[in-house]
Amino acid sequence: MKITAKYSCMLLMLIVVFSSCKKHEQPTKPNVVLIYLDDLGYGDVSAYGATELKTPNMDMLANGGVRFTQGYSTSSTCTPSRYGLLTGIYPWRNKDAHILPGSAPLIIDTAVITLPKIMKSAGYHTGIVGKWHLGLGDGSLDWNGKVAPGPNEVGFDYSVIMAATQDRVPTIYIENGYGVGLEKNDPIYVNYKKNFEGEPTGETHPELVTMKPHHGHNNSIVNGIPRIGFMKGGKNAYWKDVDIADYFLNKAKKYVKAHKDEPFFLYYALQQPHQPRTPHPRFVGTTTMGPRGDVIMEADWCIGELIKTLEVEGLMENTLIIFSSDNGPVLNDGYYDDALEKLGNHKPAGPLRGGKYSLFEAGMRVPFVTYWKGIIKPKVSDAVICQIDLLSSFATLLGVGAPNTDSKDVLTALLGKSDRGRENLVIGEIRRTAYRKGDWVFIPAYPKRPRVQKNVNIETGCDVVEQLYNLKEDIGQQHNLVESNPEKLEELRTEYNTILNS
Ligand code: NG6
Ligand code: CA
Repeated sequence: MKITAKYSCMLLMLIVVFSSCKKHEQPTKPNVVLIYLDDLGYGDVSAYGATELKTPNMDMLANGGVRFTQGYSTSSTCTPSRYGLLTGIYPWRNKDAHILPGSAPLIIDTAVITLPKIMKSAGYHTGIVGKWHLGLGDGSLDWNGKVAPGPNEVGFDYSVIMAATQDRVPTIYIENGYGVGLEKNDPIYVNYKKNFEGEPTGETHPELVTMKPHHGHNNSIVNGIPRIGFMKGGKNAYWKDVDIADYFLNKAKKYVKAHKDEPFFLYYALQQPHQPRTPHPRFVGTTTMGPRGDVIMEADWCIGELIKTLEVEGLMENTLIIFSSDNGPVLNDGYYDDALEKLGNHKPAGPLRGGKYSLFEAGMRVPFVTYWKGIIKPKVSDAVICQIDLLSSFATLLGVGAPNTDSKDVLTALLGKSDRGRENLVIGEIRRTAYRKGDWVFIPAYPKRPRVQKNVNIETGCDVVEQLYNLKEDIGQQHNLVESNPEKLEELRTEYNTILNS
């Protein structure tokens, strides 16, 4: 058949209209990039109200996506939060989900469904770049051989990690289960109980130390920084602290480029602003707040660079980005680094009470953003959501089955299509928990626990009496309403106990 000029013009128009419509259809298998910071507080991001520092890249995500005002990590420290994030299981159900030493065995059962396994079951390639802190090995680990089980055994096809924290040994990168740069003739040994003979520590050789410990952190010295735990050998494999951000960023960029032609899930777990805060010289002095402010700038830059890579590869419209933090902020967490002295008017927790280690809001209410160019419309959402919910929500997004865990499907909230979050949430870890329901939060009495964690100067949220707050009216948790609201107290206490025993 002969196609007339008029007809072919119409056909062309139809194709244009159709393809431009298609552009705004929700892709069925978007890449997912989970950007997860370490100890970044609710008030540390300018889009969340910080005025003393500017975080343009975090803001781009927050202002261009859904900025959650009530997004929670599961706990106020790292290991339990990451456990909840990856398993969808409340960390207080696992007695081992507390801050782990670098030598701890893996605490995720390799048989359970995890977030990366959900993604894999939908055909994704999965990768983790950055901080792990969920234990490695099965109890008899040789750091010079295959370090497993670890991320690759719980659902990640690719991993390049630090084992625990920047302040804990071993201070080496581990890629797909092998210490990067370890040499056969200089094996590495790790011990958290006792030192290796003749090895200097922060305690025995304070003259070798360039970052002075405030509390703890006086074991093996690496790059002038005394760490938690003892280590011997493996010297050529030690990371350079000032290069960690660049190292992980480059690995994350490389991962994106390598997997751009298949759906991928990248868990990019930055180490900032956890201490020791060691900004690359490029970032030193970029804020007036000393290293803590400077590493937040460094992290913000890293996020910007990763976004640029997604842009260059043409992946932005097909990538859902999630940005959050594992727990709330802390200033002096063990080293003198001017975090407290140079804080000025900055409020790392914003309007919230408490901080890292706390059951008060600042412990677990963290920056939480979802961004998906062209699909998620910018908005602020007050939905209560928690990081454990990513597992079920992604299962729904990808149409795969999810196990019946503590994880709730809050996909419509994540995509900004509703403000329906969780009805309730038990936050915390094995030693202490609190219960959020509606606008209310109930904190049981913890008569044996201190009210203030002295060395970090943070209120723990624990008290000899029960506490009840209405967060809508009292975001700073100043008015304990147990006396005036006995019925609400009873309701929350009963439900809390039921869930805890379920
Ligand atoms: C604590 C450390 C603290 C930090 C924290 C882990 C001491 C005295 N304090 O035990 O410095 O490393 O563990 O932080 O050692 S987290 O964000 O990984 O949970
Ligand atoms: Ca942390």
